[in-house]
Parts: sequence; C-alpha cells; structure tokens
Amino acid sequence: MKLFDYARAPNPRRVRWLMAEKGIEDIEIVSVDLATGEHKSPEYRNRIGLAHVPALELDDGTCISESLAICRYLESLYPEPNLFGRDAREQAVIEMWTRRCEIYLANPMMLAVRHTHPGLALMGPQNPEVGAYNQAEAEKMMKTLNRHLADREFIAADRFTMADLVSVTGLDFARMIKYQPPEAFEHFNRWLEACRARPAAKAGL
Ligand SMILES: N[C@@H](CCC(=O)N[C@@H](CS)C(=O)NCC(=O)O)C(=O)O
Repeated sequence: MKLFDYARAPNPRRVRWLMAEKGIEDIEIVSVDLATGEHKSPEYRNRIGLAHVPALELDDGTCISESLAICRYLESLYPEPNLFGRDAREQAVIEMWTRRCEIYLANPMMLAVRHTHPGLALMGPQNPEVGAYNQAEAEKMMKTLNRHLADREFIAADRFTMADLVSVTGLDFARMIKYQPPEAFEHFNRWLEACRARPAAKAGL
C-alpha cells in the first residue's frame, strides 16, 4: 500500500497519527507537494479522483481518499488498539462524536488557519472574516466539549478514540497561527494536553 501524504497538512496527519497508534510501518509514504500544486497534476487527479491528500492506494490499485475512510480501512486491517468502537453501541457513539468534532471543531479550525495564515495564500483566495467566523464557530464547540469533558478523560469512550484524534489534529494545525483555546476551558485544555502528550501524537508533525 502507498499513502499519499504532505507533511504539514492536517488531514493526512490523521492517518499518520492512527498508523503510529497502531504501530503500522509497512505502508510506503509518498509525499505530494501541495505547495507546488503536485496534487493538481492530471496524473495525480486521474489516479485518486480528487486533488486532495491523503489518499491510500491499495496493492490492487484501488485508491481511497477521505482521511476517515482510510483510517477506518486501516482499523479493519489492524484492529488494535481499537479507535472506532468494539460493538454497535460504541461504534455509533464514537462515530457521532467524530462527526461532531470534525464538522464543528476541526474543519472550522482548519478554515480559520487557511484564511489567515500568509503562507497558505498560495492555496487560494483568503478572507480574514471567514477565518474569524470559523474560529468563533470552533470555540462554540470547544465550550460544549469543555462541559462534556468535566467528568470524562476522553470525548467518546473511556479511552482515546478517533473523536479525540480528529479534534486534536485540527487544533494542532491552528498552532500555525499561534492559536490557543481560551484558558477558561480548563477541562478541554486538560484533555488537549493529555492527547498531545501521547507518543503517537508526534506522527506527521
Ligand atoms: N475531507 C478530506 C479533506 C482533504 C483535504 O482537504 N486535504 C487537504 C490537505 S489537509 C488538501 O489536499 N488540500 C489541497 C487543496 O485544497 O488544494 C479528508 O478528510 O481527507
């Protein structure tokens, strides 16, 4: 298998972090240079179907993009440690939180960076108001998570799961604009530091 990756990008980092949690070392990493537009080349688009990283090419030539689809596929091949849930109830709860965290926290945080960091102007037009709106939206979800985490160690289960991983990769990307979650969110910040301290969290940074 080959993973099409770009070192500083947050969505491929989800896959790299999951691989590190599971000790997966037998996937070839192929760097696709987003800065020079390599992902927009006809060769890459035809191969993957979209000008995005990450993408996983299987040995039979099947190409899977979407970081969460790739992570779920890898979880099927390498089930331990479990990140997506062990039974129907747990899987549904983890998926619910993973989607909430992707849609309301990680994606808005990524857009806040995308629209305000000067180095990302090469990716397309920027609008600081769009950046500020998305940061404010993400902070609404941080407030919700702060309450949720008051009596929990992790977001979706009694262990680290995909919901935590997706959230932290979005927040880590925002370090590019020196973003820090509000100090008042003490439970959220405690959880964030605990996730960042995991050895596997260094993957893809
Ligand atoms: N929903 C997709 C998002 C993929 C995505 O937007 N990747 C970014 C890098 S983090 C990308 O390839 N951007 C290239 C571009 O926008 O031109 C996923 O989760 O994989």
